[in-house]
Amino acid sequence: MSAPALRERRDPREAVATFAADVRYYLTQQPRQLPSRYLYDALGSALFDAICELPWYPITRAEMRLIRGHARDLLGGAELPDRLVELGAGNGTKLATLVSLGLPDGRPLSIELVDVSPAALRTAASAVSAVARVQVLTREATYEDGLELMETRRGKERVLVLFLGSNIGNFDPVGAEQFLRRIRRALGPGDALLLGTDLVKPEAELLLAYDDPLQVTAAFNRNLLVRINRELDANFELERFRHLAVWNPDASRAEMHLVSTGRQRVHIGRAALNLTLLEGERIWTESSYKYRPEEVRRLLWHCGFRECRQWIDEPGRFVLTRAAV
Ligand code: AVI
Repeated sequence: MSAPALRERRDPREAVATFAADVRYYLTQQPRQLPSRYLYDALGSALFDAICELPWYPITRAEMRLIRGHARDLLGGAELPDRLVELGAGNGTKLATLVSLGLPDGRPLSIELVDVSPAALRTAASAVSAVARVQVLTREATYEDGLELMETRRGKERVLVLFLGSNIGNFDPVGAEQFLRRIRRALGPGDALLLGTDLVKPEAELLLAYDDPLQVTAAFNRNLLVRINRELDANFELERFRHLAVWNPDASRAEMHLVSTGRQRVHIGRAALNLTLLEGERIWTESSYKYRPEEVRRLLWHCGFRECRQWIDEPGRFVLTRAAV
């Protein structure tokens, strides 16, 4: 039997106002862009889950293999955590596997799931509650707000923060460093971070991962416009935007864009914004930075973490790093 899942929510009106302000700000930048965190409404989260099943998207399978093979060590070996905080809960499968394989029977553990998507939180909470007698608290919040909430309720317990799935890759280098420093500040002696990072691989493999033949990734990308139409009263015409994936070797990142297939005007009511997009003009919707294992260690050291231990999957596609403070 599982302990009940507790839930904390953001004010929906505030969330829409922030979304509108971000859309207005980022769509008027040059190049035009949209923050990738808005890809994850209910349909976006479901499409992302489907991406994780695609044979061309190796991140999830590689990370799951590492979790299955090393669950106890990843949790801390003899120094198991009392409290586990996952930033970006996804569908909860990885966490459920980690806990069911790595946590000894009867060992108490409290789990906090932080995600902006209520749908993802619901799925993750039930996946985790089903495998172990743990207390699960869900927080519909950004990572930053989740960390702040975590700090305000700090006790003497040993904390393990999970940041899996190469979510760190969706930050630019400055943002990644700031964010890892922020996690480090929230942690104390005995605490640790478990970080999943996708590794640099040949360009053809990366392009297939971000522009798959079934066009699930294209749907995931274009769904952002569906969401803006619905939530912000906009009139994007979906068929007039095509998905584009690019590998940028200088910046070591895969990029997703939406390309306007002709000159067009768009109205976004709640953002009080009228746009004219030219033929071929791009809206940059996501960056996915790829690392080398030693770069991850260097970055974590630079951000104040010590005692890094790494697990790399066999073909060298993905690395899990456990960094203690
Ligand atoms: C969530 N994140 C790490 C994924 C990535 O690979 O950057 C999101 C994604 N974008 C396209 N496919 C998957």
